[in-house]
Amino acid sequence: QVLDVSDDDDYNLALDQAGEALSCAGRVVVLSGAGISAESGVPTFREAQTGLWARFSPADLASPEAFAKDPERIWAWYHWRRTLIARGGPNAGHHALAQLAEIKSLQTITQNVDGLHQAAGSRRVAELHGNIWRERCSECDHARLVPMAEAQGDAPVRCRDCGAMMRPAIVWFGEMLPQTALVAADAALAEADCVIVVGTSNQVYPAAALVDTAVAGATPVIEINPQETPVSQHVDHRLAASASRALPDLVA
Ligand code: BV8
Ligand code: ZN
Repeated sequence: QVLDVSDDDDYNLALDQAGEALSCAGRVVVLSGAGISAESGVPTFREAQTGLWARFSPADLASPEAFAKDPERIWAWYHWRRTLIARGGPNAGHHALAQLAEIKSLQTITQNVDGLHQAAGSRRVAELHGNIWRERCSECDHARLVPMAEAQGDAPVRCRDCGAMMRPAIVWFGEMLPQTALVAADAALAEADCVIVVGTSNQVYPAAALVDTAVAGATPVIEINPQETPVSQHVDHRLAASASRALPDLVA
């Protein structure tokens, strides 16, 4: 459910102030989560009713143990999500950020695996939790893009090099995040003049720790989320609106 707060005085005041913070900044960091893709028809994780975890348990689907137990089921779940992502494509929020990158130095740090920031034209994107359009071998180093023909099917694929099961190149619970993405995130945050946190419930670590650190520091933080999160009371500017509304408003 998306709030439309365009007529709300609080929203307009916060938008003015956030816009000022952004216009002063040269180096901007965006930390994004599932909410930015919600309006592309990609379900979020933790929201009641519509969130993926309302219907499935994370341990049942997004863990190495679950994959070892029932790879067919996990593959089918990721195939289904790829279908939704391909159908939806980037929305006005993703496009606004790509536009912002043309006038600012912008680093996007995302927990999303959908690739929609890049599909909208954003180029500097650090993917903390991997990418659903890639797969890798569960045993050796072999990795590849998921071929479009297979992106729709359900059959798990075996590694061309060693015969072990291929798996989505995604970070599951209990797994390490890619070091390159974490290093890029830390470096960009250390230099940022303004941080935009959009569409994340700020509950999954270590990604949420990046937000906590930004909020504790002196750099202005703008949060875009129709719902409150654990950091909402502590950010400098809070835009209680959907990403497809607030990001174009902010960048305009
Ligand atoms: C690890 C990928 C080290 C699969 C996902 C500290 C304390 C407690 C626990 C831990 C801790 N540190 C680590 C842990 C354990 C765990 C963790 O954080 N657990 C939490 C839940 C308590 N973390 C890990 O296991 C991480 N690894 O720590 O490794 C290690 C390793 C070995 C041994 C020792 C240490 C790995 C975490 C990766 C998990 N992977 N899934 C997949 O995608 O299939 S998690 C999943 O959550 C997604 O990937 C997603 O990216 C991520 C974050 O969720 P959000 O993006 O925030 O989405 P959510 O649904 O929660 O919220 C959506 C928000 O959008 C809402 O706020 C909503 O209001 C808003 N919204 C809705 N509509 C809109 C909107 N906003 C704007 N516009 C809209 N229209
Ligand atoms: Zn292999």
